[in-house]
Amino acid sequence: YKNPHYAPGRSTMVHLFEWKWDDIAAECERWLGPRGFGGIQISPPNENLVIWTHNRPWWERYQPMSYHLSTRSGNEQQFASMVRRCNNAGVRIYVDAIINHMTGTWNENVGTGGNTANFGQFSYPAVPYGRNDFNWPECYIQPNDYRCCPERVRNCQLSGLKDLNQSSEHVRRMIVDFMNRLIGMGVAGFRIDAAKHMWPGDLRVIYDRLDNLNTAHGFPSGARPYIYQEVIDLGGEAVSRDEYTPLAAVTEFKFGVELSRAFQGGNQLRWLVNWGPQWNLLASADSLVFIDNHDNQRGHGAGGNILTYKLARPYRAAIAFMLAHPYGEPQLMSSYGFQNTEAGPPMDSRGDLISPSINSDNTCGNGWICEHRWRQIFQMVAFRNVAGSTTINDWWDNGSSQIAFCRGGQGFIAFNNDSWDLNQTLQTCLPAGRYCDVISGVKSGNSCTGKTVTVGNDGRAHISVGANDYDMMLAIHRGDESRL
Ligand code: QV4
Repeated sequence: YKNPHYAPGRSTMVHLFEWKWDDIAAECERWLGPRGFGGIQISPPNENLVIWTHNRPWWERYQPMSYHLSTRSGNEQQFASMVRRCNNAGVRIYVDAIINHMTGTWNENVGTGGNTANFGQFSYPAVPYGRNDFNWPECYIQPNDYRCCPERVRNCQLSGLKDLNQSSEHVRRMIVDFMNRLIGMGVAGFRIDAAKHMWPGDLRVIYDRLDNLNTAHGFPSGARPYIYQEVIDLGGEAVSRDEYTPLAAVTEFKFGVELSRAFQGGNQLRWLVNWGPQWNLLASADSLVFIDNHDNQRGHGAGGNILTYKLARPYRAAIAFMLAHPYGEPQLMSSYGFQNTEAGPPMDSRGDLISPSINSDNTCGNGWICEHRWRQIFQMVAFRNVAGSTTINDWWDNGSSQIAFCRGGQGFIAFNNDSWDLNQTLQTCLPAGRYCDVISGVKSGNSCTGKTVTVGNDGRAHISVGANDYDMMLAIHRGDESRL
């Protein structure tokens, strides 16, 4: 369950938060496929409660009404067509699976597919679930439970959401049927929402009943779905991330916390020389990593001072470090702009989602940020693909916050987070020649719209990253995007 089964030569997943299925399909064909992206995490595809009393917040999608594939993102046909088109473009789809709970706290009770429920009776006829499918007696997770009481974290309700009992045979069957339907349609795996709130033993039973990935969508025979479990564990938790790594991959929230700190100047970059398990991060193969996610970019979940698109310069640097470094399976966030942390995505007065528009410079409009279309970010995805399975060598630092390293003989990157210029002759590990810095520009014919780096026969080159440059890093690699 720890292999994302990306198509050959690809890496990196992007969370297209709240995108419509038709738009994702188009994005696979026009952008993600051609640019070498590996996959997409999509918003929950199953029917959720419509919450007009909060003006259709983003979080209504975390309140399941049924497993019908009917949401603001699209219907079942559109879903199937998206998965087909993306797989054809070489881009995998990963589903955010909300299997811990069902909706049940508001006066409204109509779902995005028109189904209803009787919350007082714990009745969800469109699944169907009834009273016996939930944990009893009803209880609510209290803040202190996260420190003391694993059984309360697992058996009580998260934010009052009706807590399914995954040890019930009927519940297991409904969940497995739902997930296997998606696998049949060609998805490559799942984010397991709120995994901390479910018993590892129950999850194991569910995972083991999942089908192999669909060979008709280009997966090798016998391939298991990629599973990454959402467990927030910054230390001091009654439920530990280590209880879940024997099952499948786990979200590593410390990753974004520490890199956000370092790239905002709270830690010298030289300490990143041993980035990985020595920082008390999970083993690399167990770890799904990101700077921000849809929760902590807006103060939900856990972890303060997370970098987001709003602090774009250090954010781009933290993302570049994530993509340049071999540790973990990286995930990018692709956001819509927001001030109000509860506000839903761009929508019209009926609550229907508004598609991103694409500007002539490849950025997005209509309220969408599309970080995955920022030059410094998509070019680093290509860097990562070229770097492949190489490790880090020729680490250099100035004893402060100027660092540089090679990825085998495939790529080189330097960062300057000091308040003075970086001007050094450094080993790049690349063959002699001229390279286009993929951070400050793009290759255009055999010239570069940004900085050009000339590597000598000894692999060394003069590297300059000014303290006031637009970006704090410079990256070159052996791939077509950089070699002049
Ligand atoms: C309110 C009160 C509760 C009360 C309840 C019932 O706050 O105290 O018990 O009413 O009267 C929304 C509202 C929340 C409301 C709840 C129930 O924000 O105020 O409770 O609905 O209707 C997202 C949002 C939540 C949102 C939820 C469901 O973050 O705010 O709750 O969706 O719509 C922990 C977990 C971790 C979790 C993280 C946020 O360990 O698993 O908190 N992260 C995942 C998702 C996240 C999602 C959920 C879990 C739930 O990433 O986006 O929560 O599916 O760290």
